[in-house]
Formats: sequence, C-alpha cells, structure tokens
Amino acid sequence: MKILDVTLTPVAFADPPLLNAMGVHEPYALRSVMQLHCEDGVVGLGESYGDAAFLDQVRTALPGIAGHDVFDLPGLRRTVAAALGDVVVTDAHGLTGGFSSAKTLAAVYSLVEVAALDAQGRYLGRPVVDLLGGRARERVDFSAYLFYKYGAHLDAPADDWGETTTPEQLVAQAHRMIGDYGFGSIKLKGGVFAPEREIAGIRALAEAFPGLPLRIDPNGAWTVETAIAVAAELDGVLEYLEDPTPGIPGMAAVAEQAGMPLATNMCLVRFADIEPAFRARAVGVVLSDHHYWGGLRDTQALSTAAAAFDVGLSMHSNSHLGISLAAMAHVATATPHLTYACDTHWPWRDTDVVTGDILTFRDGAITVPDTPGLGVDLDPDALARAHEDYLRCGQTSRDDAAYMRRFVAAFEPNTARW
Ligand code: GKR
Ligand code: MG
Repeated sequence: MKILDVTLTPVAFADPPLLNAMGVHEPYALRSVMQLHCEDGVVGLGESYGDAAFLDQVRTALPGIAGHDVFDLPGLRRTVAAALGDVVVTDAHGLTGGFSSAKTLAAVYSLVEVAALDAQGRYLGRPVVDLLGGRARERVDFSAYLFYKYGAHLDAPADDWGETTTPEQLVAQAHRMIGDYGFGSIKLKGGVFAPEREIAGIRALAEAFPGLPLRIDPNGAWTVETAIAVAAELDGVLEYLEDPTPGIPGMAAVAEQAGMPLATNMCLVRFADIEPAFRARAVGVVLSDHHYWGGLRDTQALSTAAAAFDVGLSMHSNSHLGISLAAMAHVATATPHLTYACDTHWPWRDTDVVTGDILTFRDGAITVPDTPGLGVDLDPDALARAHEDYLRCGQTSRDDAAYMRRFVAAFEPNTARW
C-alpha cells in the first residue's frame, strides 16, 4: 500500500505550571501530528515533539516519504536517515539526556514508524499490538505522575489544581489523580525543592497511600553524596529512584550504595549507551520511550536487551496527547518484559485531537481494544483548533528555565546543585 502524501501539523495545548529541576512548564505544550495518506483512503496517525528544531528535521525527511510502501519500514528508516545525515537536534529543556545524531534519527523515524504501523493496522483490520507480535498482557498499568506546581501561570487566573508546594498539597493532588484514574502507583517529579522537603513529600505520600509503590525523579538535581543520603533515607519506601544524579559514573556510584534500583531516562537514551551503563551497573531500570528510542519495534528490542541483562523496564513520558498514549499502550501491551507501571502526563491535559475508547483509564490501566490501527480517530476540528493555538501562542520550543526566570529572576536550573 503506497504512501501518497504526508502532512505534519504542529499543535499546542494548555499545560499547567508544573515545576521541575529546569524550571516550570510554559502555558502551552507543543506536539506534532503526522498523517500518512495512503492508497485506498487509509490514513495513519503519529504524534511526537513540537519544538521548531524537531519539526525542521521532520520536514527535511518528508519529501522522501511519499511513494514508499507503508509496509516497508526499513526503507522508510533509510529514507529518513539519508535526509537527516549527521544532524543533531537538541532541546532547550535538557530533561531527556544527551543528544546525538542516532537519537535524532530515532526520534524522527519513530514518528513515521508509528504512523506507518497505524496505517498498516487500519488496512489489515488489526490493532497495532498484533503487528508487534500480539498481546503479552491484558492491560497496561500507568502511575499517577505528581508535580510540585504553581497555582497559576503568569498573568492568568488560578487553574483548578491549585498550588502544590507542601506535603499536604501533594497528598491532595495524589488523592484527586488516583480518584479520577484509579492509579496503583505514584511518581513524584522532584529536583524542585531541597531534598529534605521532597523526602517529607514522599513520606507523606507513603503514609497516605500505604503499600502503593512510590518513585521520585529529580532529573539529576542531586550530587552523588546527596543522592546516596536520600537513597538511605528512603530505603524501603521507594520502588525505584529515578535519575538522582547526572551521568553513568555518578549513577553507578549511587547504585552501589542504594538499597533500591536506580532508573533512568537521562543517562541511557540510545542503544550505544547500553553497554557502558550496564557494564558500570549504573541502572536497574531502563525507562523506554518510543518517541526517541526509534519507535515501537525498537522499544521492544530495548526491552529484550534489558531482559537479557536482568535489568527492569519502565516507560517515560513527556507532555503528550492521545495518539502518543495509544502508541504507548500498544507497545506496552505487546512487550513481555515491562516490569513497572508506565509514566504518563495524561491527567495534566484537558483537550485532544483524537477520540477513541483506548483513551479511557480503568483502575489506572488501559486495555487495548481490537479496533484497527492505534484505535484513535482524528477530530479534524480539534486538530485545526490545536494548530491555531500553536500559531497564536507564540511558543516555538520548550524552555522551562527561561519561563521560570519570569517568576524568579535569578533562577538557575538545579542540575546537581544540591
Ligand atoms: O514534564 O517536566 C516534565 C518532566 O520533567 C519531563 O520533561 C521529563 O522528561 O518526565 C520526564 C522525566 O521523567 O524525566
Ligand atoms: Mg525521568
């Protein structure tokens, strides 16, 4: 089935002022939506980042895509690789590890691969999970992803989540999210306040939700010494500790002392990182993310590599919409070695460009239906509105640090500051 045309639509959707080590989320999160228009009226959907630097690279690859057989994934990858050459795309928020041409290719190809798999599934009348080898599990568990946050964006009214800066407010946020979605585990984005304050937040959550698995992710905000101390304090409380400190050597030094496994989406972000990270025993849990791991099939390859070394696998997320959620759910359903509940920013957005049963959480989990492809349908009006929001909002890249300096003029990102 031939690809006849490709469209790429940048979109923006409202995002609350969520805090992290690099700063604070801007009023809009940016994404891109790809439509692969194929023969027989089949249209495949993909979703990925919306930063200008990433969009530029996708646009570079677009002209070579039309004319391909949508089932020829290796050919599509070669076409994208030839168009990109050795280009390296960086991002301004710095929360997803190092940059490389391999990671750039993996990210651009992933967008094309997801849309191609959606088109294949629609054409064959089979869900994407079947194209990935079939169901390894019935349902995919996700965790509540808590953030410290401001109560309002600059010059804007308070949002309905309110401010979260204290342990009590954190517990209230968790109650709301778990009440709405039924999540059975909790991740806290840390690296915002001094470690003692974030330890108090975790302790309050442990007390309010006894037995619920807990994680904290300061995005490398702590020194090795601080990370070892936090790991000791929270021994027996955390199921894993995510990116306590930057870099493979630092993570390895912490892992040697920590009672719980260390997870990462920062020091192991491409296949070439596996050997040094595993050899150093720096990582007990790899966070997959199909958006930069080369798509759904390479995410499964990552899982196989992790299983071979007895390393756990979880799933990372950034602010995203429904096409990405569906893709995450399909690959998670098809991947036997996935050992923790997946992350998702889903509860933080309140709009979408697609509809579909797959987007409904039950007891904190998603069950992939038998509907063809990813199981989501584009809402063209919603896509047009989200594109208008993109044009109107004036943001062209994510820069949490620059936005934070408008709240706190002297702000510096918290990378290994504590
Ligand atoms: O949304 O602020 C955020 C997160 O910090 C995100 O950007 C990270 O990439 O969630 C991610 C993580 O686990 O590090
Ligand atoms: Mg992380």
